[in-house]
Amino acid sequence: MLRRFEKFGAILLALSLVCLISILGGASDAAHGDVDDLPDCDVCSLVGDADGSGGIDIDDPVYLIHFIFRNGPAPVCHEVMSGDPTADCQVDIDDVVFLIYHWEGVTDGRFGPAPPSCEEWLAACGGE
Ligand SMILES: [Ca+2]
Ligand SMILES: [Ca+2]
Repeated sequence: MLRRFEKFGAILLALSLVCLISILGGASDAAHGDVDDLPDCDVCSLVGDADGSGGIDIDDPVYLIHFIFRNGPAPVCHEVMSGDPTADCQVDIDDVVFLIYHWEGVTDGRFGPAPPSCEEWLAACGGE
């Protein structure tokens, strides 16, 4: 029971951080990305792995917050796909929230779905 409250507290803290950064940065509607240069799924296959670590964890939404609101470096493997788990072909705050819920769901299965595969992302964003 305590562990559940700790997880809920972590999510609230992360979302509060996102809101605070949005307010301070004045860029809550920020969206980034150019899908003209589509990724090669043999090289760049993990949608949502913004920091290029090879997996998805809490570092990825934090990386995206820096990218979106603080002009931090772009998602590592592909600027849009690697930071666009919502598959709407742009990187914005919705992707941060998606990754937080997904990451939390990995540990207890209660929250959001997994990001799409590279092939699914390409189908949604103009690839073949
Ligand atoms: Ca990662
Ligand atoms: Ca998105």
